[in-house]
Amino acid sequence: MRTPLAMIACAATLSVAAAGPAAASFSSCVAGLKSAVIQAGVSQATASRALDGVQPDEKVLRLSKVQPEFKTPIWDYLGFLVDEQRVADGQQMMRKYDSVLRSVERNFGVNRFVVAAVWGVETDFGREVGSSYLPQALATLVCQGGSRTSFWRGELIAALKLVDRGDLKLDELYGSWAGAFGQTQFIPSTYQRLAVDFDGDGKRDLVGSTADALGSTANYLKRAGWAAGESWMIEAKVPANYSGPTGRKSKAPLSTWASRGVTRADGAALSGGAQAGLILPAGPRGPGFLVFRNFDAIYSYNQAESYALAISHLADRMAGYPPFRTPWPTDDPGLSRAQRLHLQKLLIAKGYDIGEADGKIGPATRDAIADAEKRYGMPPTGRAGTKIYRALGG
Ligand SMILES: [Ca+2]
Repeated sequence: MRTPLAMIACAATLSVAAAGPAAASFSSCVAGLKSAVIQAGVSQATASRALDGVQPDEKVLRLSKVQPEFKTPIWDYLGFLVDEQRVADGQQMMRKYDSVLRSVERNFGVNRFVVAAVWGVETDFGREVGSSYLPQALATLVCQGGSRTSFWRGELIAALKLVDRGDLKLDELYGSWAGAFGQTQFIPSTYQRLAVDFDGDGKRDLVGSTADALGSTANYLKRAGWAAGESWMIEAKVPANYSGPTGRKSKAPLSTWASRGVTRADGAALSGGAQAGLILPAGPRGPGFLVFRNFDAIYSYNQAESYALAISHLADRMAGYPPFRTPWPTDDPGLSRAQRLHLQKLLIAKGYDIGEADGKIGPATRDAIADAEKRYGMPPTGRAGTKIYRALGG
């Protein structure tokens, strides 16, 4: 299982608790950790190279303590994960890796658009794989203590065993602060369990080999219960005032959903015995989705329905299907990555000191947005939405 990175990344406002281990106690913790990983079967040489002289990673300490203060609206979350640019990039990458993706689909029975969508959401098709050095990040997480110490220790052991096994070199172990790495962001224990050598060079290299990364993602989804040839999600329309069953797990045949008044998004009738659950991420006034067991397989990759919805929709968009028919129930929709970047440039042009525009909405950008909202007579939310973007001239 992966840690819910997407959930953390989608937190719009973060609070940080200070503190870090004292240097002496950190180095004695690392010494004990080194003995533990060797005892667990990691070679002395790999353990030494990974852990001797390692210092606490301040960024990891900071990020491991952030708590989301409020839930990001689903339309913001999907706005930047499934924007036109990612759809176009994805279509281009799918052409480039067409034979690999078709071969992955044949071997594992998992739809190639979904495999490519995981790649696109996790690392923007291999472009953003993370910059934390895993031995340092994981040692930091172990030695800061807390309830997940043994989990992080297990991930460190798994990572170092990948090096011993010859799959990867130590200096290839860069990823997220929480240990997910490679082109489709597996944590080391998942990598050890489910990664495959799809390009046949003898190494399971999810960092340097796109074929291995895509094959491993398909293997993951297959093991999570993917059913070949079946759908994952269809947009649906529920009657106004619908109060019937909802939830991914409350599955019923499509014919039953039809009897409950649910139709396809375009109003066409549902039929057949395929089992689906109905999710309404923004309530009955927003778009509804009938989700099948393949959606559950995608869900298991990151344990979040919003994540599974993003993957499912990106897959559909790359396959040429249109955006959702029913709009989100908001008068202030979310922004694409290009619009977020433009919003930051507009704030900078107005004199706000938010550093360099990078499209990432951090605390400085949020403060500037809140201030700008006040100036335009809007409630100060700090949220990067369409209203403030338009007000600033976007
Ligand atoms: Ca390989």
